[in-house]
Amino acid sequence: MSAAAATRHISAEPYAFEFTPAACALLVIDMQRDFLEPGGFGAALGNDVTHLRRAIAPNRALLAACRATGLTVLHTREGHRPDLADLPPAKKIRGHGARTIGDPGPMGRLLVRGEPGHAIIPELAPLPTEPVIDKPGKGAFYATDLHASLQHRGIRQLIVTGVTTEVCVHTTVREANDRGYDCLVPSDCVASYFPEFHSAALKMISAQGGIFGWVTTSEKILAVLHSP
Ligand code: C5J
Repeated sequence: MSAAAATRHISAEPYAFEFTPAACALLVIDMQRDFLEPGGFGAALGNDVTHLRRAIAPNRALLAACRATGLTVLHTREGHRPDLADLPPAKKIRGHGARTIGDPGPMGRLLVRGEPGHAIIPELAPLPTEPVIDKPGKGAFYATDLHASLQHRGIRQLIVTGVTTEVCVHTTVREANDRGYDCLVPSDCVASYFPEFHSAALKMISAQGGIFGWVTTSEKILAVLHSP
């Protein structure tokens, strides 16, 4: 199927998603070492990072299929300038942890651009042609050029994956929804440090007739991407 192919239906909650490949992008949120590996920002907050690793294999398969189909792919990274000029003091001190954003750790300064921990995990490394949006907040539209990048490409639909389900994925889906994008979230391609938050966050997206968007699985998306 070429990216210009017409609308297809992907089985989803609360009802089938009308998938238009030429107007749809895969947006992979914050699959960074700082969230998924020991010694990063997520671990510094006291989280068990192993919960997030289950999303890696489904993301790899989806990424490969989207690339093969010619779908637009974008990635995001949460992080701050080395001088921390874009770090609100409230975010710096939140949690009162022993190590906070900008402090040194085993993968360099926590959540700081250019440090090893800020990088996207090697399993999901972006291609040189895939935009990487650096964001200082939880939502990918706040203080970034994501909306302009999508508009320039004629994108109206987003398949949103990544971590964490209830924080950066959810905030981004809400921001996208308010800007007129239809969002489809494959449940196995998003993950949370808290399984109960993951489930609740997915229900919040598809409840009330899809108040924020649609929820499906990568298998259902792949079935459509792979079908002639
Ligand atoms: C968090 C994120 N959880 N990417 N960031 O702080 O969800």
